[in-house]
Amino acid sequence: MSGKPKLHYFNGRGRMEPIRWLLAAAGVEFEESYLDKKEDLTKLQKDGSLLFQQVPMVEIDGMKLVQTRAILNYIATKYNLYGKDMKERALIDMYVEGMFDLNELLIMYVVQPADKKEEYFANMMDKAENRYFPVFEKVLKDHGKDFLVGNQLSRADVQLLEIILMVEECKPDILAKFPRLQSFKARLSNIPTIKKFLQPGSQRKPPTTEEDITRAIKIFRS
Ligand code: IBG
Repeated sequence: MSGKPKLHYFNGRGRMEPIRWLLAAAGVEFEESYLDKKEDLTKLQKDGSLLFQQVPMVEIDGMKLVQTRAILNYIATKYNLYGKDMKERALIDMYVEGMFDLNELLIMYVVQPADKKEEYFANMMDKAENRYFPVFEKVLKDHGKDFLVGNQLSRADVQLLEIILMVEECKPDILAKFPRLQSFKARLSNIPTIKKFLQPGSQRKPPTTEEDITRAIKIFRS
């Protein structure tokens, strides 16, 4: 065994992408085992690898961890990306829960029926621009530091950069009204581990396509 964490999911972003981001930002090499068909999921379910019969699942430190948030909590704690005390952690938790809410909107956009997509998209962008991004712009403005919490890199920064880039894929000028988020993006993208992850050929997944959705439905719908 290599000792590297092993990620079990399909070959797409979905719920695994924030985990890939966090490991990459922490400078941790990882392996991936892709589910290509329903039988691949059934096999993991039958051999007892999945506590709730669901992926993402990550093999790490002799454990088979499931539940996206639990996996991220473990990695963030292990690699010191979860604040220095309870209060910093509470702030990080609040920020990342907001980001999860926005991420959920983005994830579910791709599965909206054609006649609902336009309305859904407008609501999603409205939430990004008028609910979530102003909060993070204000946090950075008020304390004037480089990172969201405690003036050191945390999981909240990593997840914010991921979400900024995803929203920009939908609306390239989304940061126009947010100067601090623009400089945050530039700064974070220049951290060596993150810079590497942003290069072509890394384990970062491309935007979700219609083919990804068709494939995911075949694997995950019972
Ligand atoms: N709360 C769990 C978590 O956060 O890890 C949810 C995990 C989950 O929904 N897993 C799905 C699964 O394994 C795959 S992600 N389903 C099989 C089953 O039998 O329940 C599916 C998904 C995608 C994109 I891809 C958007 C939303 C869900």
